[in-house]
Amino acid sequence: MTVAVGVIGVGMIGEDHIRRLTRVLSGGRVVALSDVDASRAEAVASRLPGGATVHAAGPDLIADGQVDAVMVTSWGPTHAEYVLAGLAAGKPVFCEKPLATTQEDCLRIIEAEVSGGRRLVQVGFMRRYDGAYRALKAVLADGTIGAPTMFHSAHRNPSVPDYYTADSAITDTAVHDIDVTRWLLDEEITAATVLKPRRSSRAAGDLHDPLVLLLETASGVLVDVEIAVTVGYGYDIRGEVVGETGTAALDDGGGVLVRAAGAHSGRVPVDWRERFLRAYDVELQEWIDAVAAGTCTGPSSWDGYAATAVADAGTQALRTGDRVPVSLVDRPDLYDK
Ligand code: NAD
Ligand code: ISE
Repeated sequence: MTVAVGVIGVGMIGEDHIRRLTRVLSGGRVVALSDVDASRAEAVASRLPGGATVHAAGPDLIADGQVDAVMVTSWGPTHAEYVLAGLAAGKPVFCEKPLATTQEDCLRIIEAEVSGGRRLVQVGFMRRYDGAYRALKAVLADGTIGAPTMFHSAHRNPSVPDYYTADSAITDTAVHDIDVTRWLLDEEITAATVLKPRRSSRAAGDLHDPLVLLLETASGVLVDVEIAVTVGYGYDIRGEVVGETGTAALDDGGGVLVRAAGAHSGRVPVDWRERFLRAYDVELQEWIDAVAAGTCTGPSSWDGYAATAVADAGTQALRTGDRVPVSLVDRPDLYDK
């Protein structure tokens, strides 16, 4: 079966996912597009081999009988409406992070999915598909470093767009570290605190850059997330888990380290597309394969909800300077592992 995919939002990541569905992966085909910027959708459709139907609005695309599965890659605040419409239509949905920008909307999605009786939503937390993060998780699982006590995570972006706000550092950027913490350690996050180092002269507007987000987990692991989004030099993702008997760290992205002329050098990825290129491929191939098999795997609506709840605690901590506890509703059985 070839899965016919409809894509809502054909901006930066939408186009990149369309490229991989069209040219890199197998078993999927993009048949329909929609974007509030209709000219953008038309332009992307015209570049697709065989074209694609352009719909004026997302709900029309979801209702289109030729669309088997929906990919939501529009702006975060618009995700909930489209995910809910996809669920109402009984169609599988791949939704880029965040699942929704409020906990209330995440819970509406969970309620709709649970009442349908089966998982249909996969959230775009692509770090779970990255080779280095998967190797790190395997080391934790085999007990090589003993029980984890701390996780140091660093998330550095060269720059951010103008619409990026002070809260975006948590809701848009650190949300990946939040998800990967829950996944690596296999437990929920229970509290968040934000510390503010001296503000970089490169930070504009009300952005406080860099930040340190401190997370506490249910078992007491302490996680420090460095969020720095104006570093200029490249896209740099670090991670090290400290265990009772050893440590395990991500390597530097699998590139080549050159030693010559009295110096050593390697490549720093330019952005998330380069650093997580292969992870996005694996993520979407697993989504297409699951849709074709009539199943749903990967980060769930529950994971999307938990990440938004922790991000909410983080933004409150950023504003108040307080340590903010995270409280989650009871997890429905549908999301048992
Ligand atoms: P973008 O601004 O480049 O693209 C978003 C597109 O959505 C634009 O073309 C815009 O016109 C369209 N759009 C906005 N509102 C719409 C609506 N109501 N209906 C239909 N289309 C609409 O943004 P982007 O960087 O591609 O980000 C899109 C989403 O992907 C965001 O949620 C972002 O957080 C997420 N993202 C995830 C990653 C990752 O690493 N997983 C990386 C980048 C972006
Ligand atoms: C972007 O939306 C992403 O999701 C990237 O992975 C992240 O590094 C970046 O900070 C976000 O703006």
